[in-house]
Amino acid sequence: MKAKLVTPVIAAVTLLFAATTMGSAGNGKADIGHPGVASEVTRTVDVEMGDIFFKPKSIDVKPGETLRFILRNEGSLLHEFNIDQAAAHAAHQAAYAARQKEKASLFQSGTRAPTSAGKMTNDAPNSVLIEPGATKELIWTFNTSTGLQFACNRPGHYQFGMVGQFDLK
Ligand SMILES: [Cu+2]
Repeated sequence: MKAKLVTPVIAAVTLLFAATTMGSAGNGKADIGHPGVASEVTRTVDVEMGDIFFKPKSIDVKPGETLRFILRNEGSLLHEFNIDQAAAHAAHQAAYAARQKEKASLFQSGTRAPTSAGKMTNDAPNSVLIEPGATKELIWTFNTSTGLQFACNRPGHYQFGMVGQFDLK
């Protein structure tokens, strides 16, 4: 009896969680914090991105703090810096994979020009894509939510360890 209940409950919780974080990322009311303004920045954090890692692996954050991240891609691959919960990163990765699959089939069927195949657009406020050799900036205001990660959700990168923790102190 108990065992039968577990799976649907987990699925429901996961869906609810994904819907909450995804919805809030769009309207700026996320409980993961929100994009910050330059005048409120208390600290600048340099983040190096390589193939395939982040340096540092963890970043200390105080509740309510606004940080400026300087994101330097020293690798030869496109990387992402995305602030979110682990479950939302997983959902983001699944969305990428589905989109790539869809684009590949559109390309094969001749609907889509080759230049647009596999190209990703990303306008979520909690995510920045950084081209190889490029440096970008993200200002983020944290709240009291714990369990936040910075992650690259490019295919396979998270699984290869391209993820770090925000340690709320
Ligand atoms: Cu990456």
